[in-house]
Amino acid sequence: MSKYKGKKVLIFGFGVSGVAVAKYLVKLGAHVTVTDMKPREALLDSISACEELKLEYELGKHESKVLHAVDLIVVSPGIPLTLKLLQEARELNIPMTSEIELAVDAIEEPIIAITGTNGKTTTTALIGEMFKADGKSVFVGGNIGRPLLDYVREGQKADVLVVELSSFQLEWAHQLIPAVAVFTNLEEDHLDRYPDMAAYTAAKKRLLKACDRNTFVVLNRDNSNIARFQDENPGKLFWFTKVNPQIERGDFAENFSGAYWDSRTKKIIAKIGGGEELYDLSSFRLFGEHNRENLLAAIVATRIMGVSSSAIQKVIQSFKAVPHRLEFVRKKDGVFFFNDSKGTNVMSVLKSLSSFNSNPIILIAGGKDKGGDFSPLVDWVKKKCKILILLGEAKEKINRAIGDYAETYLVGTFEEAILLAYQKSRSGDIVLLSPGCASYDMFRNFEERGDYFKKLVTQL
Ligand code: UMA
Repeated sequence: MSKYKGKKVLIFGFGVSGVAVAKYLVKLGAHVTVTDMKPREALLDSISACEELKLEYELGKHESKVLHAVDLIVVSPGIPLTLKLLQEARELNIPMTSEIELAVDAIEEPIIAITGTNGKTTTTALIGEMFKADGKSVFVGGNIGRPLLDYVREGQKADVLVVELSSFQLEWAHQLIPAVAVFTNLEEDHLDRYPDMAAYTAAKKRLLKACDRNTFVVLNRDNSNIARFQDENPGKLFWFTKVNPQIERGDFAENFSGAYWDSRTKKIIAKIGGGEELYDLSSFRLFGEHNRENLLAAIVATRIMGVSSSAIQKVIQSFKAVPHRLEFVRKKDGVFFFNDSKGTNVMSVLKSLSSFNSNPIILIAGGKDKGGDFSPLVDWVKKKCKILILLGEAKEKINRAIGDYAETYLVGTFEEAILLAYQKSRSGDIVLLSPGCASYDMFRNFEERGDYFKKLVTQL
């Protein structure tokens, strides 16, 4: 019998994750109440997805009375642990868990876990495709948008699970032991949730702590915040780097296990379990150096799990950009439009700007500020941007940091931003939506923002 049968469960947050939890626990016989800060009218999608479940609702507020006689609380990733009501629940000793913990508790298949500030969605998608190309059945989910718990509830049986995990989800990853843990990079992000970079790093490090001695740990050698993780690595260490290890020489070069970009031959060279393998990137369609990094990480993660090099090479040739990640939308009057709505922090904007060669860029940025410092963009704005169009809650802050380094406009609406970008563009320019901010001041999520951008651009 299910351990949740007859239990009174309270779910905090009724977004994608909350819906997955409600469906799962009702199926297992729990009595479920959902509380969400948003009013009913703003949650109609979630409510209709669960209309047959007989849930109870406390919407528009979080009030202490919902804690009465609760056996278990399940917290959505977007809800900070500092929430007053969660503190009260802790004082009442009510057990708390998360969607990821519920899922991991029921999963026995190998999990390839991917985290990092940027690149994790593309890396996750690449890894998923590589396993598929090798003939494996794969579930790809987690922070990428498909709840891990859906896999369990639907009774799927995949050979391997490829799971993107955010720092928010990792705060609750106590039972996870991944077969492979991939760390793409670590930059400043989510400083509206975490008091400082150390707290954000600690959340990311939870994935490292989750590893055991059999876990393959894949680290980015070129990101100093991540490279440092080697000192605390409990598993089997593999690297990826954009620099030939021979340049560094010494122990690192001699004992190198992993993959690197060889700028001389313009190939990726993998050294995993003896011997060298070459991967040809001439038909790799993703823009930018950062995508080469994502590819390096994916090659290491899949090759150590026995995926054939021919399957990997096939994916290198066929893989198309993940939606909302430097996604090419259209060329209109010689102007190239790119949707990078998933660029929700400063470093991801920087990487996107650095992906383009010499075409002048009209950058559309702004949204809900996440506490980031925009000044690292100064040099790139000087070098690459002809115009900045700023909008959303963060527009004044971004303007103060970078507005002096290109012709800058502050606009009131998203529509205005796109139209102005188009009017100011000349043939050969690039119009890039890369907000460097969350979307919640104007949209439900970054997907909605990116889809709306694509719609407006298509209508131009
Ligand atoms: N809410 C409250 N009280 C609060 C705060 C929020 O009730 O104090 C409610 C909101 O009103 C909203 C609900 O919580 O209705 C949203 O919950 P959520 O923010 O956890 O979002 P979900 O829709 O459940 O989606 C979550 C992840 N979102 C976040 O971590 C913010 C999704 O990642 C993930 O795809 C999904 O679970 C499935 O696993 C998105 C994301 O933006 C892509 N992630 C961040 C990132 O990548 O930077 C971490």
